[in-house]
Amino acid sequence: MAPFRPELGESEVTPERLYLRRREFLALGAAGAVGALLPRAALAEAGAEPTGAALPPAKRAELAGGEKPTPWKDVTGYNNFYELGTGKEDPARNAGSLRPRPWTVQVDGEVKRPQTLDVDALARLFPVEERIYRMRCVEAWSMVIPWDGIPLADFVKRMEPTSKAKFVKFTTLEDPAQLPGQRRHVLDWPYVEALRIDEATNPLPLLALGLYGRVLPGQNGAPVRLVVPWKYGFKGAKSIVRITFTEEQPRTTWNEAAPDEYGFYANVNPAVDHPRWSQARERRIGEFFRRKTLPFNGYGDQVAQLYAGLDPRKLY
Ligand SMILES: Nc1nc2c(c(=O)[nH]1)N[C@H]1C(S)=C(S)[C@@H](COP(=O)(O)O)O[C@H]1N2
Ligand SMILES: [Mo]
Repeated sequence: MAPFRPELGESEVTPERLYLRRREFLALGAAGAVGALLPRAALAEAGAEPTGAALPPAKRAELAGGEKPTPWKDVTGYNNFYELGTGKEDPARNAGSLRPRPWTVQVDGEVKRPQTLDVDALARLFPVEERIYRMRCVEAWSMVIPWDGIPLADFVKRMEPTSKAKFVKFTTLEDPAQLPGQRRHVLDWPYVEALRIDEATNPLPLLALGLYGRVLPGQNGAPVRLVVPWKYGFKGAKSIVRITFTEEQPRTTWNEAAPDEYGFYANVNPAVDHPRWSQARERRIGEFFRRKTLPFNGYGDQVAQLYAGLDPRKLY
């Protein structure tokens, strides 16, 4: 297949061209060829330019107040993914062992349509959108990332949760051959995260399939991961193999590992200190001066009402 470069300007993307490009993406995915195929591969190798198969988004939305996205090199070179090592540069170095295609996601629990979906079917079922979100790690650094994915709300509705479904649980792959960090008991594997069903059907969260218009690199959670921009980064489970609808609040990995430090809700809250550091400020990767952290990471207009009546000290 000939290499191609995506033009991501919205005006250029007619439905027909989009369809053709998506087919091209799907074909690449099916062939497992998600490596660099681009003319600028040499530059890409140096880490400065996006690599990976194109994932052309149908719609784009700027949702980070016009802030400049963090460079590709940092978004894909400075990561938390303990299954690929606990150092920030380990995931990029070790991601080669992860095999993101073929890949299926099992959907089960309190849902009328339990099923096992191929990851590429997700991109056929729903239009892929690109949304630029601020992201905030509990460790007090942040990035601005153009994520490509499908709205979680659309996915949840299509699965038809039963009236008993109160939470949605996301489980990461458990396979020490692909995720060698799982050979050590750093956390209780597999990594599990969860949202309340009304959080999961808020319009903001994405099931992300890519970033910067390319399929997700392994270190960012290929082939599919959760993105919840008003919560601390640890809520965004990577390399998801299972989505389960439950009646009870699921046990989640970091909450279980250190309940005093990592709450179930994990809403970005500058007014409440983490037991070991202040959460009032953050360092945007690439900037020298720290900036003020915004309540709900700046997305309060869209989500604060979800927590009316809940003790704000429990919001993290
Ligand atoms: N499976 C899994 N998912 C994970 C993690 C992890 O260690 N394992 N780390 C979390 C944390 S703490 C953060 S800040 C984000 C980082 O996502 P990024 O590397 O794509 O920026 O992934 C989250 N998802
Ligand atoms: Mo994090």
